[in-house]
Amino acid sequence: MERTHIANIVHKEGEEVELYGWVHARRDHGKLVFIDLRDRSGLAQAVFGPDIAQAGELRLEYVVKVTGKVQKRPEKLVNEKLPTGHYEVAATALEILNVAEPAPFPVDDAGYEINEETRLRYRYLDLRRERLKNNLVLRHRIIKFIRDFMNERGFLEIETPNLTRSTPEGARDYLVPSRIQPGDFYALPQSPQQYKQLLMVGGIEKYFQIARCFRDEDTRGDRQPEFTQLDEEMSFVKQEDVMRLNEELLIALVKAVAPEKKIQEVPFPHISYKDAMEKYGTDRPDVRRDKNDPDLLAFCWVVDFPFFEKAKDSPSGWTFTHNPFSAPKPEFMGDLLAKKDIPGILTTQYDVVLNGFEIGGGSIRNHQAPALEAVFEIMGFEKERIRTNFGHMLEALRNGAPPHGGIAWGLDRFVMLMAGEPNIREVIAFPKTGDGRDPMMGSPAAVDRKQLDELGLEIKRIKK
Ligand code: AMO
Repeated sequence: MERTHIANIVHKEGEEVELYGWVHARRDHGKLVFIDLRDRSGLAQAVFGPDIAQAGELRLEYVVKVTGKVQKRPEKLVNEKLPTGHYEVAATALEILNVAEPAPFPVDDAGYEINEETRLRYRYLDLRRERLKNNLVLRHRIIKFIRDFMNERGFLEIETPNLTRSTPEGARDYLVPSRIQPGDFYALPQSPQQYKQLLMVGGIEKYFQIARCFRDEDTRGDRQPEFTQLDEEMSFVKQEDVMRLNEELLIALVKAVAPEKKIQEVPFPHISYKDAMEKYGTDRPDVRRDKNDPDLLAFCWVVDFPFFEKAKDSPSGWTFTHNPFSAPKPEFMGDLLAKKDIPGILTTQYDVVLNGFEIGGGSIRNHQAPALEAVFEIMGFEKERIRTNFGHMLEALRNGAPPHGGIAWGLDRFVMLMAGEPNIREVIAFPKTGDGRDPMMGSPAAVDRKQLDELGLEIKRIKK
């Protein structure tokens, strides 16, 4: 006999079925034992008579195979709350496939009250709760929709390396020591920024990736040390083209995966950085007209950011606000090249904000080397530093780089908002704690002396 998924018993009245799953709930009435059996598709009641003595051994979260006949429940015993609640399975055989220790916490509720350290320590149990399963299903559907949409628009999904060289995105890098080049380090990418631009120089024209990014910064509700971007880059486009494409994707996506949600305003309003700061005091304004409505999505674009801001640790006192590779708005290109009126230069940066969360950002890039050089010069970088850190980018730009631009979404943040969750940890299968640990794997962890020797590394104990 073939396995039947639990949700499908509603189509199998009177038939013999074989179900596999976990004991979700158990009611022992002496002669009769009832269980709620759970698999990924849902829950159903199974009834064991006295002929199946082993049913008495069942405990919560045991893994079982139940064979039996699907029958209608008596009218009085119908459970309207369950999609399978009009039916039950009268068991003819039971096989215990595995036992389970008493669980450290219940998995039949939403689980918000449970200590998060404990939830993450037993994440494989935590994932059994319906809420988390639904979040992973939603995340899957969002990514699937994005892939289909991008494919239809002619984008290629291309993987870029995770062992790379430091990219200046404003955060600290995670470093990976090289064994073969002792003393040298790879950096994990803060984003695929440089590679995606190099793909444009490579003639790819339309690229996207569901990309893992790594940033060694303090974790918050909407920040993880590793997180996922929908990363995009395209050639021969203007700011409006990138914005239009992403707006179309967001609108289609919401309609497909969360039709109950209402988008407040289409086309998305554009707000200048200056207006956002003056009116809302933030560059990621929550423009919802009714903040009590959980199904209201208020998107907006924030544009016209200053290119540079003051920074103490920069040699010239200036640093970029978003991305050193961005182009200024066309009317400020002269100022950039002449390195004059620096605070007045506006960038092509566009951020997309949803209900007060920055869910994405991008820009048109400098595709000509002198403009990128000017950015680094304004930041006070010496010629030599520019050459060692960015020589490859400047060289690529000198080799027929097309005009190009792109954007990246914080995919975890978007899924969080679609799922109505309070933080991104709820939509990531295996997130890290606030202080960057994985209590289940016990990472980060010490390594063997031998491993350190091979890498030529010595640990200087740092007092915590
Ligand atoms: P940016 O640094 O703005 O741009 O990142 C893009 C989006 O990624 C999300 N994000 C994060 N999400 C979770 N945890 C984090 N630590 C985290 N950091 C950022 C945000 C943000 O809007 N290369 C450029 C994009 C480009 O210009 O094309 C970049 O990475 O939602």
